[in-house]
Amino acid sequence: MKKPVIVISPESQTKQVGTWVSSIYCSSRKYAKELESRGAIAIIPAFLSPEDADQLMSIADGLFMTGGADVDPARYGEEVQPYCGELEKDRDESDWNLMAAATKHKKPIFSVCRGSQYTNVFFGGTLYQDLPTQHPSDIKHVDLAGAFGQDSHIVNIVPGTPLHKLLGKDSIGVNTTHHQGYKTLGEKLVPMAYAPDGLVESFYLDDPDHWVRCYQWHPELMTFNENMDALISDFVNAAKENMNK
Ligand SMILES: [Mn+2]
Repeated sequence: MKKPVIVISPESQTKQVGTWVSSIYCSSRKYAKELESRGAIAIIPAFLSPEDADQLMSIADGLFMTGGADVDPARYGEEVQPYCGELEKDRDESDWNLMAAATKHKKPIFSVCRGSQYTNVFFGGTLYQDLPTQHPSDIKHVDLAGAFGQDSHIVNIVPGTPLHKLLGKDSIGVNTTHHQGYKTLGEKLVPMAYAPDGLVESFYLDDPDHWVRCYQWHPELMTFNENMDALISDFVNAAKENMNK
């Protein structure tokens, strides 16, 4: 049986071997591993032009938007503030091309952390450039120590949303590694979960013809947890269903 092909949004990094420094396209193995173990073929492309992203996404079955650097605030009409983090503008361009192509071809999109922030911006939303500065609360949204294995804070799930239907739970524990957050949501994006401090932590696209699910946390880092496991499987199932359309 043929497997669904899922495109993983790439980043660029500098690799150094001795005095030899090279720039590489890459992504965490964890994303690919979690997709492969559920029966998908994961591919990490180079940064693609609009035309090439369009061709790739026309034959792929899903797009995984990954974590990473902050989105350039110019993408949502703001100046860069001193408390904004590191930017990766050529990646912003690459992400835009993949998102535009996946949206045009109605391919399932699953987004985590920066990828979810980018998805929000793509649909016209805005971001807090730094939560401690612009949305102070008792919740520590950057907990790198807990990223791989503990519930750092809970989120309350909105009844009637796809997330609530999938898990059948009113609240779950999540990890949290983000210093930015969604400020306003883009067009047709509907909240699925909130942190106790009121911050939106998950949303979906309200379009019956286009499956888009976004999570501020990193489900792929704690798939031993049944809730996180279900989120990734949900995506691979959507990609499999897309193959039969
Ligand atoms: Mn959080």
